[in-house]
Amino acid sequence: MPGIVTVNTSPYEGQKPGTSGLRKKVKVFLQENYTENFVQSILDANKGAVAGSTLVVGGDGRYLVKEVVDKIIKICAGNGVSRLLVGQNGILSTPAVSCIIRKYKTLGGIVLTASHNPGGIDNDFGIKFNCANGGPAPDATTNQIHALTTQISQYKTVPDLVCPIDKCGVQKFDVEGQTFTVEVIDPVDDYLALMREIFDLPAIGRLLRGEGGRKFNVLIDGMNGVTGPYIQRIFVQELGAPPTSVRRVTPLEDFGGAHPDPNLTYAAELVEEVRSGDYDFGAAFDGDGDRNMIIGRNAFFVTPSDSLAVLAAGAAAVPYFRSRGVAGLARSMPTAAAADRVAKELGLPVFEVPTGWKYFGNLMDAGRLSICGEESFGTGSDHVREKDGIWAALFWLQVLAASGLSVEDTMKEHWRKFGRNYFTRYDYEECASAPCAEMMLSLERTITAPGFAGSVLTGQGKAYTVAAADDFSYMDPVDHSVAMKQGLRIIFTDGSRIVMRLSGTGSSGATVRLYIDSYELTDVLGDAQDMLRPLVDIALQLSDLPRYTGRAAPTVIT
Ligand code: G16
Repeated sequence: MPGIVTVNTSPYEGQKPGTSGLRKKVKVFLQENYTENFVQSILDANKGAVAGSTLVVGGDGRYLVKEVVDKIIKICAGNGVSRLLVGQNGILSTPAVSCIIRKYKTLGGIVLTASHNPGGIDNDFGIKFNCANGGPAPDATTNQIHALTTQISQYKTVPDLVCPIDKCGVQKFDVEGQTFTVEVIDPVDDYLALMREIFDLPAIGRLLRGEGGRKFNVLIDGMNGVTGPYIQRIFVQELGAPPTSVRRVTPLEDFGGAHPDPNLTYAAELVEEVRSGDYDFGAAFDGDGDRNMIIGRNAFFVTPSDSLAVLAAGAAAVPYFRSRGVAGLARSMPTAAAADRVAKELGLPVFEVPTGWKYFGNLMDAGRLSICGEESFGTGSDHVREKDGIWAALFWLQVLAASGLSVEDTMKEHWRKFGRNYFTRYDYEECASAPCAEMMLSLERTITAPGFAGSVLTGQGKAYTVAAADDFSYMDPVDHSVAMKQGLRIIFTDGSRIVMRLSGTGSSGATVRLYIDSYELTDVLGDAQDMLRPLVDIALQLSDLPRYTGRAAPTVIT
């Protein structure tokens, strides 16, 4: 009978969860008791509820997931958790964890992922706690977890407990007279059942199989992340798409060396294949399956901000929204305001929240929000409490199956009706932290100085008048909690915006994000980079970014 052992430990600095969980280099997590401290602190933050509880555990298949699942099983056993639902081989996509937490009404879940960051011994790992609503823990909880990590002196574990996770099935252990159950589950079953409830999958299947005379070829790219088994089951087995419709569907610990971030830079292989091949639709997902990128024939790119707007406008094509209606829309602050125009047309409320999926959860729980998205390739709804890549691709296909249009024509129709929010994001990755912090401080001082509002700024000969500028803060309309300092924004009198913030998901150094959003009612077919150059110029001059970062050009342009 395995026994509980209390291990003495001491705190590590810097175990502060960022935008979405604790993300660090693998080697940081490999330090003695580093992972154990953080897991124990998650359980301690739920004190009172842990004994006798059920938790979900899974991750994106990256390097270290299996080892950390094993540690979590032992620590949960040591802390009186009564049951764990663990994905087979440690595999569960982030939206699937959310789905399973909600379906089986568990206390929450522990998700092992560094999302879109590269994997492997020299790259990134991450641990995130999701609450009973299925969503990432709110700031109050993550702050509490962090506070506990600074004081931790012991953790409890059951070192002799041996629990293989390579086969589905139930394993029961007697831990000092209490039964501890580990149920290893198929990663896809519950998620697929939910997709069957939400969508008319047979209609999407007919489109993908070319029935009804319309030839429609898709290429779905798992980027060797967690979505591989989901893509195989859903697109090939369930919907009947040919096996040649999917690529990189084997989860690999290092993602095959890829940077599993579905954007034009890191998903360039997909973009090239769709551009040069006979494909009507392409989609890629990130390491843990919550992000998505959508492209059409000839690699026509849909910005995430536009994608949210198109899906919101087309929600009636989806049985889930036909039967429940749409209560409201939301986007993160830096996301272009295309969805706001759809909300206005449909008479729906629209919420602007800080960057971070956790900020949508309260609104959804209160029944005020149905569909939301972020410029960072996230789209989702209240079916779970995470963004959901595969769901977004299915949503697009449902809309296209109903309309008979191509991706490009869908987008152009949308712009003709609503006008277009041109959008671009410049990322300057892994810069030195101190100068970036200094740059943000200096920019904040500039834009909040008296007289800045009302001033005229000029880029490439085009003049813009500043209407307002601030460091964005947000009060949650449901629980009235306040999030401060969520990004510097300059809003111009024509509605154009410049936003600058530091990423909260990098694992080392600082990543600067510059976002530009500008609205045109009729000039909707221009090139985004050309249209936005004047505002980019203004942003670079005003922030003095090249000098502070030493970078002449961004790492990624979206
Ligand atoms: C996470 C959050 C998203 C956020 C994104 C980027 O996504 O869940 O809400 O938009 O990070 O955040 P940042 O700009 O701070 O890097 P993921 O896919 O990394 O879990």
